[in-house]
Amino acid sequence: MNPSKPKERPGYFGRLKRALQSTRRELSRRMNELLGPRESPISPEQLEELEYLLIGADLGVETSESLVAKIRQGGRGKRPISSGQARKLLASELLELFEAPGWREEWVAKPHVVLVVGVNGVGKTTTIGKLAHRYARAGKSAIVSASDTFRAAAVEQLSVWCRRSRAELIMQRGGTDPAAVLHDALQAAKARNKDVLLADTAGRLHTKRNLMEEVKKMARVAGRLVPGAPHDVYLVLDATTGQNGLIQAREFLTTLGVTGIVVTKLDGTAKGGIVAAIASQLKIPIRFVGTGEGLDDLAPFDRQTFVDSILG
Ligand SMILES: Nc1nc2c(ncn2[C@@H]2O[C@H](COP(=O)(O)OP(=O)(O)OP(=O)(O)O)[C@@H](O)[C@H]2O)c(=O)[nH]1
Ligand SMILES: [Mg+2]
Repeated sequence: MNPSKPKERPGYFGRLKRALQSTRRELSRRMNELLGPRESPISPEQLEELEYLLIGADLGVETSESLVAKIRQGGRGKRPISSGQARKLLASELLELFEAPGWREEWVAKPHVVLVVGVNGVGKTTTIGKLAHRYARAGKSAIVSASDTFRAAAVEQLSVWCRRSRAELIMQRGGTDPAAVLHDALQAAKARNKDVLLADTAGRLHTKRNLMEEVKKMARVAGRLVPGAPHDVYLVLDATTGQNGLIQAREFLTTLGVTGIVVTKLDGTAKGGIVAAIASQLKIPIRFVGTGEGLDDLAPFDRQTFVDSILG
């Protein structure tokens, strides 16, 4: 089973590109100002400025430092390095921050169980709606577990998404135990031979340890009912929260077996460099990016498109 293979709409990479438009505008304007025409020689001071420029685009201090260090090394022997060379080196080093492509959403179990986690308001529920839609388009049947039992409105929000993407929603009115809702959803998915189960979770703060325990409990419940589950744990990070998102992410990474990252709201920031900071610092592959609030606004992440889009 391979839900991503059938027909990746060409528009998807275009969406990623469009979502990065303001980042590109900001970054290329500043780079042009700083580096000048392609033939012009670059001074060590300009390279230092470039580092600040990258930090300003939210690539993070560490990542920006190491990128510029690589440009410096790459230019050794042919001093002074030209603006064009510096740009080329930056693009190739940036590309290296991401894992090489090759990932496909290979599903071996039925249902393939996905937990979607992340702090408050990052876009978990929205991402679930978009994923359900993506799988429906690929001819896969989806079931959604409304396991965010903290927020009353979460069920309503999910049912709207599920109606739009024709996914079945499992909920418990007045339920308090997320793992119990998931348990029901897993049984329903098995009984109805569904391809994929998407479990929403509550927005949780990394300081509230009991909430993290709850997601762990959900994972255990899933594993008892479906061998190998959860097969994927997607951590959702909001691009507009910048470096703070990275700090929040670490708690999830150490507590749960996160298999992939979804970066949302890329359309709402001129600091899309955060995607590179996430990739290089967390070392967890970025699977999808959110490019808007609509059903179709989820693009599979593609590193080449990303690099071309922000530097092009
Ligand atoms: N522009 C834009 N908005 C998004 C994107 N993803 C989510 N949003 C918006 O972000 C807001 C929060 O999204 P939710 O899906 O409710 O977030 P959540 O993580 O489920 O929130 P809690 O359940 O409260 O923790 C909503 O207004 C969404 O429309 C995106 O990719 N782009
Ligand atoms: Mg939610």
